[in-house]
Amino acid sequence: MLIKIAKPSDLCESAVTPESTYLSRRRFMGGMAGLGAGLALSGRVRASTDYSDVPDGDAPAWLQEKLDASRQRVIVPDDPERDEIAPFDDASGYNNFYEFGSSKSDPARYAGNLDTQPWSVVVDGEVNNGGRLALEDIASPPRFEERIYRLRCVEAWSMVIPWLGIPLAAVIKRADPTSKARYVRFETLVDPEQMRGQRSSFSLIDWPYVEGLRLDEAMHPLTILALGMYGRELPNQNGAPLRLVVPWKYGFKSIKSIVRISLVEEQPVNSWQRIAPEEYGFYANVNPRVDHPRWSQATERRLPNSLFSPNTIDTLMFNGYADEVAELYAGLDLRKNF
Ligand SMILES: Nc1nc2c(c(=O)[nH]1)N[C@H]1C(S)=C(S)[C@@H](COP(=O)(O)O)O[C@H]1N2
Ligand SMILES: [Mo]
Repeated sequence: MLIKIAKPSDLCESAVTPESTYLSRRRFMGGMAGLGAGLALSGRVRASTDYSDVPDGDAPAWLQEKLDASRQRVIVPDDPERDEIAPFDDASGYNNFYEFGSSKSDPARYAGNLDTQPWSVVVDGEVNNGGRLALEDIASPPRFEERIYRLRCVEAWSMVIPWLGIPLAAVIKRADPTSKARYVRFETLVDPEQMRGQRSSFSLIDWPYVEGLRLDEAMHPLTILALGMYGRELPNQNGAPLRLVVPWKYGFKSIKSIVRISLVEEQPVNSWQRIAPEEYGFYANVNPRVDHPRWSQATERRLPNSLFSPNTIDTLMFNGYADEVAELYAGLDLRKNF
């Protein structure tokens, strides 16, 4: 797996080559300097991706400007042979977002009216510089980065999605964690009027939806807060206006529509762990050798697929990001810490 951040000048040439053409590899230097300090990632550049068939969003001007500017800079951690970007309709039509219902089509059907403007996020807990930040202030780095990542759901399906966002590390650094901060805890909006899944008395989840990361996982350069995908703002069903993306972990870690980010001392209990602790753990690292108690995790259905071409592929350790993240778990028993 390879990552590369291109200087805008690198892409002049690539802008006229087809999407499938990849430029030479170079060492990663710029872009994230100071964020992923010390962690050099190498990678490939993909020619600017063409999203001309993707419907426009309705982003506020400041966000639209950043989304447009960010199209210059493409980071491709995927294997072009294996990892074709999913059609926008699949990525925005087949979703898990229990706040809007538990079937895969519910989020696309019911999330449309979620009011995401204005939006603010509380940053609190073990920080010296916390407070309530407007979305514009959370997204303060001058440009977004495009990251084309595999998303592997614990239910054994997966998609490749091009996100636009900022490293979570940028937000955490600015909050200036105290020496007690060891984990990061995230919460999704609670608003039963807008989120029909929260009105149902059959709901499994004790709202808000909660997720957590160890601080070093949260600071890792692959971990991003996404504000867009496919060159546009996030559709509501994908977690607008701000969602986490942690590509080496099962999809449920990538919490949507975030309203609170807390630096904490104790390991948070995430929503799925609370519901079924023997089935869903805190770490949730993608691991083909550790099965779910009720199904195998050795393979996955790569979407789009069909009855006639199920497109079953082998699941990769850490979802294919082992070179970047395996060292975070040195000495940890991944069978116990699943
Ligand atoms: N708040 C919230 N975040 C959530 C979920 C959810 O139900 N509620 N589902 C998770 C699961 S199980 C997956 S697989 C991914 C799906 O992201 P996508 O719909 O953008 O593909 O979102 C995750 N984030
Ligand atoms: Mo999932």
